[in-house]
Amino acid sequence: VGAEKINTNIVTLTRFLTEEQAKHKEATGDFTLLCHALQFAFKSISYYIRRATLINLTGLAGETNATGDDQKKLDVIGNDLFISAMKSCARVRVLVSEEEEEAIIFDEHPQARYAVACDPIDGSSNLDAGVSVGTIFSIFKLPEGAIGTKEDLLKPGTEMVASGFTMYGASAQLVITMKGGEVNGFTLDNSFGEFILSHPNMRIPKTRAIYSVNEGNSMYWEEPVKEYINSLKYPADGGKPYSARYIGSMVADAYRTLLYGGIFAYPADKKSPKGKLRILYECAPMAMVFENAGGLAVDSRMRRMLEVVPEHIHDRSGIFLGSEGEVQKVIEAHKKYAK
Ligand code: P6P
Repeated sequence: VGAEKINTNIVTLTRFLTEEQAKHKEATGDFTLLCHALQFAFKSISYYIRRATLINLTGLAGETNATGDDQKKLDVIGNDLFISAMKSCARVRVLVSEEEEEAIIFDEHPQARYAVACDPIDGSSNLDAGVSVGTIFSIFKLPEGAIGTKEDLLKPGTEMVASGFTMYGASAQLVITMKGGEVNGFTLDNSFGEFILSHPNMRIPKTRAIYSVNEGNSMYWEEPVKEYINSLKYPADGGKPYSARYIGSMVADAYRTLLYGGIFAYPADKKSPKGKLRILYECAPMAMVFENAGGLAVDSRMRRMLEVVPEHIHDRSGIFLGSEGEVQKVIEAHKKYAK
């Protein structure tokens, strides 16, 4: 029997980053070192999530975080792992975390040229139920001469140099994109301890009849949102209604939408007038991934998500994220209400 076809040309994240750096003659290698620290953080978080139930890490840590959510033990560990990874690589000057009320300035690294925002474990309220959670991150480069303050992150998402997320599901899936670049997906091979390129140049389907929204908020939705969602459930042309898929963990809902197509929505509503999801480490990083994969992302005022500028590091926004054709439908539905 012929030898099993072995892929001997495995592209690890490490090799991918080396090849990316080689494309930029002016590269100092700082960004590469930052990404190595990121991948170490993802591997560590993945390890603890996989062991959480076994070593009883689930359950509340008895604290609440800067933004009032009940903190799970894993939230705390994920946050600590992320902070130490970003600090130890000596390439990050400013770090914003959902778990930290204030931006962290690494005074040990005054020359570091990057600012990072992250949600170390997004969706953690689902952890005990074994639902996929994830780490979402955005990376900005400090302008020349900037000393490194939280203001360096209060920028439109168009100024990010890279963004992405890692979903801790059956395996750890990393999705990363550089400004204006492709979207590449990597799968953590636990035997190698390496992220392997498994989804090169991800492209989101132009349309797909799947909608992902928490219908439990319907009572609070503004008219255009109600009308838009109803148009999917009760198609005017008598066609087939859309399928509903909602996990309640943004990375899981986003990853499915990226792979299969469709629309993910967390609209601003009467209960959350500014929306629920955070601009810096949920909406903007996801928006860049989706745009670079051929999709679209807008806020509740139909503005391009990547052009929305947060006033504060934990600012929230409404978001519609997904296939180009699906987001266009949202924009159409809102046109009638444009003031
Ligand atoms: P709701 C998880 O808490 C989260 O921040 C996102 O991961 C997720 O998309 C959203 O909130 C779910 O919110 O109100 O539907 O439970």
